[in-house]
Amino acid sequence: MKKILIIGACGQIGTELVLELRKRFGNENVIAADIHDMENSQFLGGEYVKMDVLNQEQVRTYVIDNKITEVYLLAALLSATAEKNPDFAWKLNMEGLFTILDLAKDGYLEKIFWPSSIAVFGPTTPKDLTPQYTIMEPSTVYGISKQAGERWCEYYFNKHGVDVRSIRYPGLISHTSLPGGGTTDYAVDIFYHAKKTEKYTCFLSENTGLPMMFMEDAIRATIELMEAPAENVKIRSSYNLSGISLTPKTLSAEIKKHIPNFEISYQIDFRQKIADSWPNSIDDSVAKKDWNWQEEFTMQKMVLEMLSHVDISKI
Ligand code: AKB
Repeated sequence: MKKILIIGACGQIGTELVLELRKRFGNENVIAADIHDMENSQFLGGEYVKMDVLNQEQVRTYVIDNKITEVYLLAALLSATAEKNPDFAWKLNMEGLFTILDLAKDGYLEKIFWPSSIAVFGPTTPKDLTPQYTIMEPSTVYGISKQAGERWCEYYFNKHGVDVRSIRYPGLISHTSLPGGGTTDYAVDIFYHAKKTEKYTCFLSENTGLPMMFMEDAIRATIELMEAPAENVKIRSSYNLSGISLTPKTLSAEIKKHIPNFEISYQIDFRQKIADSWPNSIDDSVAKKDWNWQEEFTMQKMVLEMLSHVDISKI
């Protein structure tokens, strides 16, 4: 029987992942954990643990005592926040990973999910349809931590047989929980402001192309990868995943089709440099071949979903 622990459950991915995993595997088998007190009443159906991933003793004891079989380790600082606090970002993004990898190496976990990101790519990476295997010279603290993490995941798989699985998430667009501290966050913020005031000031320039994905696709990809037979998971660093490539200009044009008075303006900040170092679009043919990945959401479908679901009282 599976017993799943999601660390970083209150974040943008965690909130939706907990709910979907509970639907599939039962409330009693999916435990949400985060450093915060439980703020999310949606988690009331199952167990919630206040947990600091940097408290190695607490994490180890919890996993061992509760016979956890799988961990989804989502606690991390994202790109923009990490640039402001590089020492802490490195500590948080790396130490938590080692705690979980070591638990699996010591035989206490059967499977691990750890998220990587398009941030592993850098200014020297080919920008369009970035291949699975390519030049990777990330220029952000977050990107460096994700690239190092990928190398360690592959090392633990090769050296210790740890069943670790990972996706290089593009920017994730969702309406359940707000993102925090990323460079791709504009693609979520824009919907709240479009609905509330019909105006949005974007921190990236109009033609900045970035790969994005609607959360429903990202959650399905995560669970499909975790449920794939081990022999199909040939990449143990992290899989490229594509989705929707868009720019502030193309996204705002699509929003305007539904909110004709919507206006976007631009006030570029430090996040532009981060975005400029990342790909415009991703080639995910290896994920398609290895575990039959297929995305469902186009930009048009995603915009419709976002506009009908964002709750403007959240901002
Ligand atoms: C960020 O913008 O930092 C994240 C990411 C692409 O990993 N959304």
